[in-house]
Amino acid sequence: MSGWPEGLRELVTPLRKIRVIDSHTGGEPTRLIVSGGPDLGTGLLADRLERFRSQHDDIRSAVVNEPRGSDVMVGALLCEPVERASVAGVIFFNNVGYLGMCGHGTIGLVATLKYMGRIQPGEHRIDTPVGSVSAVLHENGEVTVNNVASYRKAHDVVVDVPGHGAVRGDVAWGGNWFFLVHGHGMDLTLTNVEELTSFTWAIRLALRASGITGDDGKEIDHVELFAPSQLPGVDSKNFVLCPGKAYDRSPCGTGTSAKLACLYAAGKIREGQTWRQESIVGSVFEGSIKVQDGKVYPCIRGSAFVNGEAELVLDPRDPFCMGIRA
Ligand code: PYC
Repeated sequence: MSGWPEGLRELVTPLRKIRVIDSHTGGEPTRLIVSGGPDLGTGLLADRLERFRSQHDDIRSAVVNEPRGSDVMVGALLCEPVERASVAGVIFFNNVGYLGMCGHGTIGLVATLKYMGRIQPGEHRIDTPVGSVSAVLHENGEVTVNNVASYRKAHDVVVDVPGHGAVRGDVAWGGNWFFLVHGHGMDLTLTNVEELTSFTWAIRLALRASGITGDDGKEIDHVELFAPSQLPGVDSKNFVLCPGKAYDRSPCGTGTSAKLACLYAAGKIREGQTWRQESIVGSVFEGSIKVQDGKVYPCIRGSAFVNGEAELVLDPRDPFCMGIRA
């Protein structure tokens, strides 16, 4: 009980306004909260993410879910950095929860910081919940993300997928956990997106049911399919299923990082070599790796474009003010 006469609280509670800047990276949207977001205090981004999750999750939903957003929208909260040398901190989120790191989102963040006049071409450090990354803003506006160390955790894992039988793939970390499927025989085209979504979703559920996880029992919440690309000079095309069942319109920065880690583990790529990864909508990221102390650090290059600026209005009288959630 609030003690307010019925309806009075709504009448006197002011509207909340959240300023966002939208961009897309190879077709995949990023909505950056630049002001009016939750105050998460200071400290490690991983701790601030937990505060976001436990105390302000309704804001996540309000920003990315319908009716303001959609299942494909990836949100990002611009935060004060942890490290003095960093230009920003960021927490990524989506229609169902939070992401450790996001490659397309970091490219979008850097393009947006440039748009805001906060950075110029050069190298910039950014703090994320899974560690600091650096990003180079090139003179032509493209961005290279130097991602966290990535690795193949398990090779040729077999999972029994109801309706599909045995499916084989690698488990890898690229800032998020991925299952990279081998030999699926599916047609990777936009017209086939529904079938690709139901196949990869069935794999995700089967991984969970079989207890196949990332490190520390972390759920593998991204599933990736590959096929040859028809674009000249491009090595591969992918379809990436994201945690909330939307597919990534970009080639997925963390997914391409996981792919590069698997290629390296299989002896199929060496330091400095370029890997071009096409997405299901035809956008391309350029990937390469640096190896330091036996660890693989992927570099992902792509471009993002700012395509909107808005003030979101959160009206307490609106029954869907905090977004539609399952
Ligand atoms: O680019 O890393 C990425 C990403 C993860 C989920 C959607 N995009």
